[in-house]
Amino acid sequence: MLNQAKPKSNQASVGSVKCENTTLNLLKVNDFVAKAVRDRLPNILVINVCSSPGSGKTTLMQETGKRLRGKINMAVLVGDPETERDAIRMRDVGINALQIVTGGMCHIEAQMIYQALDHIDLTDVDLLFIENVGNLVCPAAFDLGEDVRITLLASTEGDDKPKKYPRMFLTSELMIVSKSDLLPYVPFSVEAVTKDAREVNPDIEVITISSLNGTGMDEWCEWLTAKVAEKKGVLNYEL
Ligand SMILES: Nc1nc2c(ncn2[C@@H]2O[C@H](COP(=O)(O)OP(=O)(O)OP(=O)(O)O)[C@@H](O)[C@H]2O)c(=O)[nH]1
Ligand SMILES: [Mg+2]
Repeated sequence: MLNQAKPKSNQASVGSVKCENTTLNLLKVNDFVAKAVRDRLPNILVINVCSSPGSGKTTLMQETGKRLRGKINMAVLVGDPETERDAIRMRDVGINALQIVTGGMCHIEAQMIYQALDHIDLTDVDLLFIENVGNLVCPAAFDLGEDVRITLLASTEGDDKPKKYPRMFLTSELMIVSKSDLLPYVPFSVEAVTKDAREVNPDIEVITISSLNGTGMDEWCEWLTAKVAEKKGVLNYEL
């Protein structure tokens, strides 16, 4: 009878070999491939962009591309469970982009990046953005071979998220509070969210941005430029 079926997550294993922690073993394999990705991109700054669905990742990268055109050469790998829509949006503003369709998976894994690198021309590219699948949980566990991980948190999502999804914020160098143009209309405190994020990760930097009205875009572009310079091993990267 249907109501006697056990929840799948509680079903006893049927095999004779038990692993202590399958997840940890899977992540070890991922880490190995992430290192291979890093080794392939010694001169390109790679940024893993994470957030919940719809926090403004693609819009921010579109606006960043427009601002940095002719100064920093940018490319994008973008992951979604389905559709090419975000890659098309990036190409619409003249940015070299390749869509990784994860086929329903809730995060990108390092081997997807490794394979995608064979299909995108990165000649003269300074900065490679990886837009992760919108999700504050699973992407946190997977190193993609990035140099820097950033997490967007939109003002419309509530300021309680860093404590609820700590691993995402613990593993990020920068938290971007996005959609700041909506702050006057929603109960969201930048001060409170910054305090919570720094209790999770004392080193996390915070920039408040609106891709719509341009607030914070100068600070963000300066931050990016400094990171590109750091990767290239030069003190001042001329803009
Ligand atoms: N008010 C406001 N809306 C924004 C801003 N940035 C993006 N949006 C809107 O938010 C919605 C989602 O933006 P996207 O850039 O597609 O978000 P995303 O994080 O890439 O979404 P997924 O890829 O689906 O996870 C769109 O309707 C955007 O127009 C912003 O700074 N302010
Ligand atoms: Mg997107």
